[in-house]
Amino acid sequence: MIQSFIITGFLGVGKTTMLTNTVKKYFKNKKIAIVVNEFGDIGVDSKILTNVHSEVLEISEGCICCKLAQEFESGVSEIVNKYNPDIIFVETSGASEPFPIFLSLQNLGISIEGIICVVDAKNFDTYKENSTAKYQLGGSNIIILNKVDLVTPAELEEVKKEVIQIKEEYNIKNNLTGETVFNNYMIHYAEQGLVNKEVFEGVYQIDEVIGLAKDYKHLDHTGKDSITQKVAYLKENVRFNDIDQLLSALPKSIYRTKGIVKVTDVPNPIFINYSFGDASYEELPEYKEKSLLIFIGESIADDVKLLSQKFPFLILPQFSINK
Ligand SMILES: Nc1nc2c(ncn2[C@@H]2O[C@H](COP(=O)(O)OP(=O)(O)OP(=O)(O)O)[C@@H](O)[C@H]2O)c(=O)[nH]1
Ligand SMILES: [Mg+2]
Repeated sequence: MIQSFIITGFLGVGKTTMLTNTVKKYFKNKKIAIVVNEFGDIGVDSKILTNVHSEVLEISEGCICCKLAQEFESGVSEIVNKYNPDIIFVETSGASEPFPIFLSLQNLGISIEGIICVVDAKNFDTYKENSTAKYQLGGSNIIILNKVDLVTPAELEEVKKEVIQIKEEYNIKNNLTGETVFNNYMIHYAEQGLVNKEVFEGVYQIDEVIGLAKDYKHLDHTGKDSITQKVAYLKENVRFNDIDQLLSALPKSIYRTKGIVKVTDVPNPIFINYSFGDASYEELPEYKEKSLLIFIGESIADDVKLLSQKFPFLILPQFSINK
């Protein structure tokens, strides 16, 4: 039977980092397939993941947990038929809930070994009130407190306490019995998504969830949180420093920015990865398409417009999506 892990967690917490740093390390002799769904209609994670893993399927233009169940299921079936992987890892978008994905995998006869929720230990306070973030914890059975390098031990303990509280409150319940499903969840720590191998080796006892499938109602979590994204293309003559200044000038509402840009003073295109004030960069020699940046946050339309006035090298597509 094909095994699978679902990796969930809010925007920018370190899901892709975990897939690139941990998965290859522990599953060298296994055939791995990755399915990644990103928030918004343009995905960049797959570009990073294909550097490390050979079979990567990107599902974009929506949230797999709400609208794309069918696309997800047919994509996974295709990967299974073509590649016959031993293990499938699914990275959900930061704005998705994991449970509907669990049900889809189950429909396909794939065994779910674990639903891993990655938590950003440094920025948990900033996003913990987001309802999707709460359902992500509630629908998981492995919790990874990531970015431990950015917090003190005392802060980490505080985050852990809050995570446990939310987990208990939002723990998925069996509709028939009222009992919580994931009683045996575990909490691990990680830096750069590096976890102990035992995270992938537990016996997670999630078979009982099967009973839920027919009654489960998907809650509309996207409307409430109003997370939106805006894409900007870049003019040709940008320097690395311009990008740096732009990232330093991002307003609080834009807490996540990703993109791939060519700058005049670095030979290769650069993958920009910004979340909650911290940025990282990686060269991506293979990238041949346009330079673009994706801004993600809450009600950001006006802020992005202001940003494009301040940094005229940003080109915003003329049509405008909802705020
Ligand atoms: N300091 C520090 N930075 C980290 C750690 N893990 C991830 N990051 C950084 O956090 C940012 C986001 O990481 P990603 O792995 O892209 O996050 P993600 O959860 O896949 O993001 P989305 O797919 O957009 O929701 C990147 O800049 C990473 O380099 C960590 O343990 N410590
Ligand atoms: Mg990602």
